[in-house]
Amino acid sequence: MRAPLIVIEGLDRTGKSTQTAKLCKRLNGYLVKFPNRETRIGKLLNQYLTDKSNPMPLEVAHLLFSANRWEMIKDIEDSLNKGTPVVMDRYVYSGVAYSMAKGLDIEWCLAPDKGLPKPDITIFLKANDLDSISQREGFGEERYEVASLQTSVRNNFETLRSRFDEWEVILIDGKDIDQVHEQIWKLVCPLARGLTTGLNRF
Ligand code: DGP
Ligand code: NA
Ligand code: NA
Repeated sequence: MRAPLIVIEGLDRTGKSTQTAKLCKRLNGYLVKFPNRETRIGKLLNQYLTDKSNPMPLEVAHLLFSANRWEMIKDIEDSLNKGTPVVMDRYVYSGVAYSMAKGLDIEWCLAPDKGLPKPDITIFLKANDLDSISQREGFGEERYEVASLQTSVRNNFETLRSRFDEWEVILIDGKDIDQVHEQIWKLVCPLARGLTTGLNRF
């Protein structure tokens, strides 16, 4: 038996951090947030995201985000193999959706992540009301937090959703934290006992 790999995706300020923390606690799992700003590559990404006056080529940023996922791969696989569920706050799909929004090609974007473990479930927290997101506290502080870009990112997530079959969508408009959590729990519960199938790969 191995533990499930659970991913929560969504636009900026949709409550991913709150929901992944809550879910992880309930599952007694291992929480992995991407980008992980503490690693060697993560420190570069943090600088890129917070210092808007200091750009880098899109392709370079994309490859660093991917490298940041590869930096964590041993920890993730060890955790799954010893039976501890992994809950992720963003993953490959954020990598693709944000870089596509900046103009990069989908196949090019997916290539460096080829070989990473595929989630057993990806839950997309979807907000139809994008205005309410951009009014949340802190929105606009970082590089990608621009309303027009978020619209494009959301469309790219829809493209990914039709291509990858482990996707589930939860509409968050008008729901409170506990309501969204219970919906997530319903989806995750059947996986919580563990899986007999091996890990799939991108
Ligand atoms: P967060 O720490 O979750 O707020 O993410 C920081 C910002 O970086 C957010 O605007 C989304 C963006 N982002 C997250 N992961 C990736 C990625 O893999 N590639 C790109 N290009 N952007 C990402
Ligand atoms: Na953000
Ligand atoms: Na977050």
